[in-house]
Amino acid sequence: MDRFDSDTRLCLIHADMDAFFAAVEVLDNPSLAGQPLIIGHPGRRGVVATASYEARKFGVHSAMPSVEAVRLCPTGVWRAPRASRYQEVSRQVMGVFGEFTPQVEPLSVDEAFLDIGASFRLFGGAISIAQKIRERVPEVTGGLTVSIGVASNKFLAKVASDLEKPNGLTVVDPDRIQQWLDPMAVEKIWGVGPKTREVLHGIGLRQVGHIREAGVDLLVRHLGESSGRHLWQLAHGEDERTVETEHEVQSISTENTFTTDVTPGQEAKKFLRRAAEEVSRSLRDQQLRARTVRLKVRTGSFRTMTRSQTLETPIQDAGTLFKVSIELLAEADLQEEGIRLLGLGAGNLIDASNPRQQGLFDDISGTLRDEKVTRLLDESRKTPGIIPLQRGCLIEPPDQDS
Ligand code: TTP
Ligand code: MG
Repeated sequence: MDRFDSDTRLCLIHADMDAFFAAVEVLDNPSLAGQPLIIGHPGRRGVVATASYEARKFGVHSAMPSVEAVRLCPTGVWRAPRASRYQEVSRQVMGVFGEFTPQVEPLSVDEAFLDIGASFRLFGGAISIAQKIRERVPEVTGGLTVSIGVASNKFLAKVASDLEKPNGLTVVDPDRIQQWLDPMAVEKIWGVGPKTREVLHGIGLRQVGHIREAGVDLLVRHLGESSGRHLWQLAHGEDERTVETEHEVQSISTENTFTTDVTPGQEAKKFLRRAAEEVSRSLRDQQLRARTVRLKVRTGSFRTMTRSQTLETPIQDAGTLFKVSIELLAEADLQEEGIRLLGLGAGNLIDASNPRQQGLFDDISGTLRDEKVTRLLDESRKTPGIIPLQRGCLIEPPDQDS
């Protein structure tokens, strides 16, 4: 490891907490230690948020339907997620990362990229920094562990941090990138989800080395121009993306004072739908994504409150903005008062060209589908001579008597 500490090519760290929600539950309730702990709601419609490593031995994993988790692990101990506690710990952890460089890009609640290129003189090389982070995280949180990947770019660091979990440290030798990547299963590539994996398996590509040897044309034919090229580059260990800290534009918002106070019902929803469209359009126009959705509510008696939610994956689409705003509205303490003003804001903005956490190549999530619709709407807005398309849900029904 020592020779790596003087290698200044190793300037990227990806740090990811181990079994995060489950580990926080164990931290707060040590009697859960060693148990097959599952975080989520065990009901018929529930999904698993995460599981302790003990529960993972039964095959339980994030995003699995709870009924399946119960079947696989009947002895599982279930706990409901406690979002605000995880946010609190997340802030502590991000604070530790910030001790070593201001160049921190949080990717979700429990992981971040760190550009440590300018920190070597202060803290020693990449390995020293990684070791210090592994000491500081348990110190500051009270005992949680983190796994770290150290590499010469984001993609390699992200893949590396996952390899020695939990409490692992993996360094990608910059002189042996190809040898390291080639034998890896294709799904280890950041962004290759089940759908892309099937496509790749379908054309006989099971390992990263196969992708590299397949040639870019085959990939473009099966995955499209941009995903095909991107995947081909990653398979060569190349990734030009830089660590992006929070954008200068702090937030984008819109608000409206109603002529007469409204209830949280139809009228408020109608406004939020339009506001979500407007905010989403500004985000798209400025090529930004938001991690945080904020709702401002003022009641008839001028009580003003704000509610906000920080999302795991940064978003841009109106559908998610609307959905979250409705959830936030339900949380507002209206005390039976009418609503005088509503505002919807998107904060914690990042560059939209940043990679998304999951499904980079897949088009399976509702959000991505919504973004496709949104792009079509945008194109219609910009094409002269055609009437701009509108979402069906925004079209006013004709008056009954007209
Ligand atoms: P991850 O870092 O993906 O998972 P993890 O920290 O639980 O486990 P690992 O040691 O493998 O990193 O996600 C961080 C948290 O985000 C996780 O604890 C729970 C939450 N989460 C969900 O709620 N749903 C999901 O589908 C995923 C992937 C994560
Ligand atoms: Mg994690």
